[in-house]
Amino acid sequence: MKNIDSRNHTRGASQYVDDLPILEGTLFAAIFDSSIAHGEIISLDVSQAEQAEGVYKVLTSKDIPGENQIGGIVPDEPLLAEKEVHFCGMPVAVVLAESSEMAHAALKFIQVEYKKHTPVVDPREAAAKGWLIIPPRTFVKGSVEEAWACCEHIFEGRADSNGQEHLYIETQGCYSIPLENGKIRIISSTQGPTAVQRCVAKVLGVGMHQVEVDVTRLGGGFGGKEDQANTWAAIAALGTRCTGRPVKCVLDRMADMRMTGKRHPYSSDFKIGFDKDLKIKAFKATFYQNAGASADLSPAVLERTLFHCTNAYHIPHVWARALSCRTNLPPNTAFRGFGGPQGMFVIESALAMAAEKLGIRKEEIQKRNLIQEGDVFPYGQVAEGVEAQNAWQSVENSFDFPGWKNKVDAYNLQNRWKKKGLSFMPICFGISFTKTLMNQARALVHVYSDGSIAVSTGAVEMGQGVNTKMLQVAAHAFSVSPERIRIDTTNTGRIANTSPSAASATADLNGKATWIACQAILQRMKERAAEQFQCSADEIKMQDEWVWVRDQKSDWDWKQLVLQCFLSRISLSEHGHYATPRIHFDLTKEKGHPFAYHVYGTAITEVTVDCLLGTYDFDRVAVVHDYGISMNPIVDKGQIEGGLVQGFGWMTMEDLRYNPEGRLLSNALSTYKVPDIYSVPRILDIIPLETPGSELAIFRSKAVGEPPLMYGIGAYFAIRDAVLAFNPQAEVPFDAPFTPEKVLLALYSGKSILA
Ligand code: LUZ
Ligand code: MOS
Repeated sequence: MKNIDSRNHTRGASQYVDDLPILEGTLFAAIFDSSIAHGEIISLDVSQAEQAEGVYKVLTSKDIPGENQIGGIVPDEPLLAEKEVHFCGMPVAVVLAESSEMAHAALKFIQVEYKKHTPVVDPREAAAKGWLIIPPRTFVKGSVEEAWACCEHIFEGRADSNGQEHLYIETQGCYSIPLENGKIRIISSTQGPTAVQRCVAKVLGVGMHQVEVDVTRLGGGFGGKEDQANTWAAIAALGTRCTGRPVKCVLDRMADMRMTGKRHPYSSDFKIGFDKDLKIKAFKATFYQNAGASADLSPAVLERTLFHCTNAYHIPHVWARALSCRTNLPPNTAFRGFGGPQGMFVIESALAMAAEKLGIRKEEIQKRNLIQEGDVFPYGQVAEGVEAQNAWQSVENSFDFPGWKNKVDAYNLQNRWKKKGLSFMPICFGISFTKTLMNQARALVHVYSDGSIAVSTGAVEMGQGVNTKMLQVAAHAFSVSPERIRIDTTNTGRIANTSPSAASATADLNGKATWIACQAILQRMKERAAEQFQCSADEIKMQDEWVWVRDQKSDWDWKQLVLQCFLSRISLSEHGHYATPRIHFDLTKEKGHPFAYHVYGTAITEVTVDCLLGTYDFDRVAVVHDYGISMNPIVDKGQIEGGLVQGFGWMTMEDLRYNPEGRLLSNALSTYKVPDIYSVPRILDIIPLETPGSELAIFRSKAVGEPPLMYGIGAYFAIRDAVLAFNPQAEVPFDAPFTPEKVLLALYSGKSILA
């Protein structure tokens, strides 16, 4: 089945926040944000701006009727700065005017005087000062200290990975509309409608029932709108509350890049030990997470770094500590993979260092240490399948790796100024929110008397195709044509207390809830049919829009059955609830069974590096991916292609730069390079791993949103392999992204090969 949005998307008919018709009386917001990264506000004067043409009002923290607090996990983030500013881009005041142009023009009349403090932008420096968001977390398995003594080889090093701009095509935005009796309707580009509702209610000092949040779809989220859509919604809602008028707050691209947090940069130390057979005995790591100025989702991201710090490998002794370091950058936030990729980059760096120092291929070490059934993760969960081994073996065999390697070696012998590199990147990603309570969802299904069906869930469509999957679930449950079904907007009035659409878990959680709701309605319908056909309800079956009785097609079709139920006053609506069974986690022990299941796969990446320019091409990527049993192969393949290329971007070209004063330098698409069509591998083969899936996945179709991003890490190590093929003496720090500038420096580093 095709993505149900594809027709509208390609015709420009899909609606986003900025496409909504403007209501009469609407005010437009422009945000005045801090120009310094750290300091005190000595004075703030908005009176001149309030006199500017078209300006209706300028909001400051004094206008907030409820709490000036938007922190979700830790209450450490004011909506509008009061006495201090903590990052460049921190909202200080909001101009509300009759047009967006007038609002932005008035920003220059706002006068603010700061007393500057020295900003901290480096996480290790923050840690040394004791600026931590939460106490450090440590995962321990076995005893690394005892294990070192038995190791044949030990390597120590450091690995750094930088942040990443989400660059959703649709920037952050919200439209807030006053309803009667103080109620407000919020139309937001958010992954978390309930997070927006809760945040707005808190800032306005009203009950959550006074706030309705409605989401049609997002032009991309990637984690950037899991928590950080709240700010703009709260600003718009505050405007509506203070003026009684609709308020639209949509960020332009540069404002969005400047004011919002990104993927967390990490700086990490590692130590790894092997026995004489190159089995990993012990792994120790300390992760310094650059959290930015307030917690946002950093503590949860930090936790996922620890969960994934051994990637797809079995390691008997592990000690991993993670520190969430407070710096004067915009609060960093969720980004596809949620700290997992940052953890995986470190173990992959450790394995690369070992291979390079021992003079063997990295894949020999990787392959030897893959997780097997029954192995225990550092957090206590037991590995349930053999997918890690099978995916590796399958990609090696299907793409004749030995032959491929020979061709690459031959190429490198024949070419002096161009070198090819190869890498294997296995992945293992846990599916579930690591916070157990978030693994719940609801769906509301209405069957109308004409036989049409409306489905509402907590799932937010952001281009990932979740609405298509929800529609498939309902169509399959009732065995009716997809044309009968409409997936409604995500609305807090229809579905309450939603978890954000995140953690790759949206289709599983909301799909199961939809299935449960449909089954309840279907059961009542079958009972009605059983009455008619003088049989028991379990002898009734819906098939291709017809009622079947004891495997015989009856003379009732779907529409007739629905009508008869309605005439008999039988409820044709149901609210389904699903909570993932079996998962748990004990924070005091850092052990448990946090994930419903894991997703595995392996990618082989081939690159060619131009050794005069430092530039590179992605020649080919071959992936064997564990889809389980895909319920929508086209949608899922799209997720793999997109995730992989996004991962390539993070690891190779997306060069996020702040200066030492904490100002974002790469603040537009002219200075921040993201993958384009030329960055897509020339050949990209994706084949499914044959597996039975997981019963905790919807229709055994495993979660696919985040895992493929981590195949992108393979690009870094393939480039590294090519650099070392050119210059075996090269001294290359583990420092992603591997931009062409860094590649060029690496090519001619170490003992000069030009001498
Ligand atoms: N969001 C969250 C996530 O709140 N918890 C998670 O575990 C998670 N994992 C991945 C992406 N977003
Ligand atoms: Mo996400 S990083 O699943 O919002």
